[in-house]
Amino acid sequence: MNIATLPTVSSDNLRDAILNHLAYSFGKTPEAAQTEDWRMALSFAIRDRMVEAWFAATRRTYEAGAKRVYYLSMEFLIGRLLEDGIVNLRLADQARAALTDLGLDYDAVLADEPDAALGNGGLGRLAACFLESLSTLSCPAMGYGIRYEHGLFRQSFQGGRQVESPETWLLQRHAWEFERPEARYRIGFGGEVREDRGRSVWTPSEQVDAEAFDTPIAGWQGKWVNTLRLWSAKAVAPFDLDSFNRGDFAAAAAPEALARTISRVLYPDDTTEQGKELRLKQEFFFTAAALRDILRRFDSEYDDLSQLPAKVAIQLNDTHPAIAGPELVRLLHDERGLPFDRAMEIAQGCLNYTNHTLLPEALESWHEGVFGKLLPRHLQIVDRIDDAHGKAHPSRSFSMRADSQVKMGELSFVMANRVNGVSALHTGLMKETVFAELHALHPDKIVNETNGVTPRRWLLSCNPRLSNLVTDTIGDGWVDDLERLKELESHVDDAGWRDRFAAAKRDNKADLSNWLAETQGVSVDPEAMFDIQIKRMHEYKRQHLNILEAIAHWQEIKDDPNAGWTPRIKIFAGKAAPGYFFAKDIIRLINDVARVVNADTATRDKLQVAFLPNYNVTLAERLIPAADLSEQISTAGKEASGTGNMKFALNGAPTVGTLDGANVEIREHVGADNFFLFGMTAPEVTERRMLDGHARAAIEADPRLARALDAIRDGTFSPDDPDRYAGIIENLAGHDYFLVCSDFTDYWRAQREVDAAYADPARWAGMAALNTARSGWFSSDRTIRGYMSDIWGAASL
Ligand code: H53
Repeated sequence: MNIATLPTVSSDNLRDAILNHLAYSFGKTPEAAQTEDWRMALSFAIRDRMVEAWFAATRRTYEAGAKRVYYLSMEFLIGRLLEDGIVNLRLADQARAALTDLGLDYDAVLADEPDAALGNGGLGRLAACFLESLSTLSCPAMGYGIRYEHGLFRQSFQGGRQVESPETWLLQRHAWEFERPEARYRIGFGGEVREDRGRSVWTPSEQVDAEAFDTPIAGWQGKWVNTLRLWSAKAVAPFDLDSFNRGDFAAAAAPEALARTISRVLYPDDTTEQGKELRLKQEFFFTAAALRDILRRFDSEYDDLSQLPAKVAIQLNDTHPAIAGPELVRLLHDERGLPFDRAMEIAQGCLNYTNHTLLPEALESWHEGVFGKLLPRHLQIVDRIDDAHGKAHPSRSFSMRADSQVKMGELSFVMANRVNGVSALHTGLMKETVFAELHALHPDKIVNETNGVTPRRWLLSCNPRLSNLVTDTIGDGWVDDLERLKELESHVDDAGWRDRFAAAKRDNKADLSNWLAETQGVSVDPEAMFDIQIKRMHEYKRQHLNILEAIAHWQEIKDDPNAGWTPRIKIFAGKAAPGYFFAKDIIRLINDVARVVNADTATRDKLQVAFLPNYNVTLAERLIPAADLSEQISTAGKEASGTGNMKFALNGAPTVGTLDGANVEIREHVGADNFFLFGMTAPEVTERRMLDGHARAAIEADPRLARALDAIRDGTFSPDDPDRYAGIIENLAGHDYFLVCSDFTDYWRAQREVDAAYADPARWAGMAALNTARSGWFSSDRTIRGYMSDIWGAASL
């Protein structure tokens, strides 16, 4: 089939296909079918329509002898896939009609799908947006990761405290994966290395199999479909019969136990380096399987390994797959017999590395004891790489092996052809700080690729009201050419058009407030400003700055309730890593403040606070279209990029934010008048930190801040336990590393400017509309084009 001419599908065709799957794939009659059965039947009917294009994409790639891109990532935060598939195949109307015809509630069927939370936050969601854009751009590509049995934990609150429970997406059926029992590789750990006639031979002491599960990822219009290949760990043998026969049942089950632990759970923390052996096992497990798979595919087409860099581009998403460097060298040198230097050169020609953080505590490094025990041959190879690099640059004393550690960032840098940061500011800081030394040696290696988000999920599908208005106004070319949103600008001064823009937002807010009332027991006035901060809980993201301002705001409203306050609801959502106690205290504080403030009859029509449990992709899709204000308030220099910030701007929510990460570029694009800037810049942050007593000085200088802190300290929000937040108070009034106190006064000022702007509906609608109209550059299609030309040398087919 020609990929450009996909068959048209009527709602009748689709209904018949659904009924067919219901009967023949699931053995159910319509009368007996539950929501889940209908959801599965619909998913299969949609998936069927991806398969031809999927085959065709593979054929085209082989025929063209094209370079392939491989995106290696520990995390793919894909969320639900059914609506994504329906929207990209342009079958939304037909699917709704077919289900309605069958007497079903379309939205309820879609909502039945589990949210696949195979990631923590921004890095994992970025990988998911990238896969979709790669398909939209018909770039031959494959994502490689781990098929976790349990994704990110489920969050609930007990007495305001975060409680974690396991997430069980795989216990519900889902329709997207194809198991590939034939794509199976044996992965070893531990053991020893011996020399045999000049060659190093690694004999692992433990082994598991990696088995592939493939999920098709369709791009816009379904013309091109790439694969997300996730590895599941399987025991090399069902059990050890010898041990069993000896009566040692625990030992007999050991192979199974090892396999199950490796792909069982996603590590729930992305901001501290774990140093745990299991994490390193997971990293090697999926990376080694991916490389074997890549080489097998290459071998099926070519017989000259020197061609590898021309045909294969491998992207390391952070250092988690950094072991790809030494492993690829091992495969080429130990197993294929290439000279070491040549193996290293070829590997360097294929590999690239994206850095996503400058936080020192998040930069992976492994003690050589742990590393060498698990990967003895790789430790030798790392040392040889380090030596070779040192010899090539004798003027410098750089090493990736200081303090008995293997530094994965440095290893990735050396083994990469290109290294990229994820926003202009972050890339600049990479050059000046963590990679300053290596940047001096390799001045052309670091490039910037500012993050982006897929407009299909983050506007077209999550915000039908706004996307219908956009399409009515400028046609639907924006969906895969997002810069065309600029054409909206000429309508922003038209009061009638602006009213339609504002009406879409108001209706989205009304939907959200109904949902909040029905499911969360929170009752809010849709006319109030919806001020939203949703992201992982972290001190550098400063949810505590936001709640401190809310407390001060509440106190001031109480002082003078009739001062013409702009009504606001502050909405928070986000998970804290289970072991990050300070972040968990912030969650509890926000919940405590919400309880007290929302109960205050004197103020509650002016200010409310809500913390929504279990933030995930699905909740983001619900909240972002209804947001008036986007909170992006991290300490400057700490947020590498952010991508939530882009989703809000695209959906017409102006930002209150610092000059951090991609906020800087968002402000440049939407215009300084449409962005509420506050706070210190990154250099000012560095300088202020060196000033002794900066927190105390800031508190003394701002009575509002002092009063808000006093209220926390005296137990206003925790009357049963006034000392509950002593730790937070001590931190803020003490060293306040993230400069919450120092930025408070300016944040307060910016928030009052927000109030004034919001109180003028025409002005606000204009600002909001310009945010949408000028956010086109933040499409992940633009980002992926950048990777294709600057990093991969890959082409659209
Ligand atoms: O990656 C996002 C950035 C964001 C950054 C985030 C991230 C993780 O989600 C996990 C680990 C890590 O080192 C960084 O914090 O600023 O937008 C995608 O680049």
